[in-house]
Amino acid sequence: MRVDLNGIVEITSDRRQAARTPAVASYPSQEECDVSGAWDSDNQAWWDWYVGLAHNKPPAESKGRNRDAASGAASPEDIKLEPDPCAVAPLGFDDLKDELATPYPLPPNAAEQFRLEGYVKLPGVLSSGAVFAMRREIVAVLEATFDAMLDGGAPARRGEESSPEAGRRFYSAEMAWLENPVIRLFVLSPRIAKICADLLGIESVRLYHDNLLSKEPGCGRTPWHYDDHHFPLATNDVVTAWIAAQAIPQAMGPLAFAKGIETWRLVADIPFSKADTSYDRRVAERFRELDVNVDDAPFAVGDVSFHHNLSFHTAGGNETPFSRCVLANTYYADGARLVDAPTMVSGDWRKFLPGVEPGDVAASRLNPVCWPPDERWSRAIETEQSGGPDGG
Ligand SMILES: O=C(O)CCC(=O)C(=O)O
Ligand SMILES: [Fe+2]
Repeated sequence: MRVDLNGIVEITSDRRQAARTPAVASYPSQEECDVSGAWDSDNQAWWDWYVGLAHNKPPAESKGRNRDAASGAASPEDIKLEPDPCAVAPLGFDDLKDELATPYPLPPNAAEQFRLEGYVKLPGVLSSGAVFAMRREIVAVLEATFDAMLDGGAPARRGEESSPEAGRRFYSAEMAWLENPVIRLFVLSPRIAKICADLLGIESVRLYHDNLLSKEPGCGRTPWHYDDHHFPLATNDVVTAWIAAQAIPQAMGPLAFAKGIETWRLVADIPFSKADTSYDRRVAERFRELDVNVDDAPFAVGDVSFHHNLSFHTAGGNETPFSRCVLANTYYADGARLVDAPTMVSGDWRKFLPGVEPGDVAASRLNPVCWPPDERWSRAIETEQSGGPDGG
């Protein structure tokens, strides 16, 4: 996709001046801004670090019980999931593979909105039976990976002392498609991957990675960022399909997008700090000053958002008693290369691109072409019992 420079927001010099006046006290030091080293831990440690860079208001100021008691509205903790994942029959394997292979009729203005705004949210991409089949697998994988219980089942990892932080994590598991045949259908899905290729306006996309995410009850905000900062891919033809695994009301922290493919330019001068919340605070402040329009609408079951790697996004904290489960699959243009110098902000990227070195074409055996579907899809739908990506 070509980035269109025409849509850029004009800012007057007065407004720019006002926006630059820092309410955030001090600028990070050179050392705090240095992200040139490799990330030397796993990707869950990366997420634990990353959500720690989000600025969260003290509980009294946040949208918690106090506000709701005052307004008479239901407290977030009393929110029920509608529909209840347990009340909807999950689709079986054969129905899933049919649904996930069938092209989705892209609304006429979707590609245009994606090109101008940097994201688009599409309704009814999945049936509720498919969404809840996916959620069941996400919960099972994350519970097994972290020896935890989701949806407030147990506050701490089993065997650990309960602490005030317990249950407030942002769990993440990538590459589950290699092990889990149902997740594999959702990750290699021609339906999802074709939407991504069509939105980017390209012929063919590869998988960068899948990501099973659960923002646990009590977990705070996701810091403002764009994914170009994260993925070590030397292209802007990159899109993430963020698939809600249940309805995501406001209080659960839906993914929220700053409108405008060029909006990243408004914050390009803000120094990223790896050590504190100053980057998130400054970006939020700048967007407020410049009246940047933010879409933080809730997600209904079946909604999938697609965001470009230049789209600035964030998410609120999860104030509900349920886990905010999501499958986030990232795809990029076939033929793209790795950047020459990946940084620690790319986490343990070698896990997603084994054998690929900086500057190489990013096309390892773990980066299947998902649109048009190749033999991996044929193998994925053969049997529910099938093994890893190489068949078996
Ligand atoms: O789920 C979230 O809160 C953040 C996810 C995200 O940033 C992404 O998928 O690009
Ligand atoms: Fe992101």
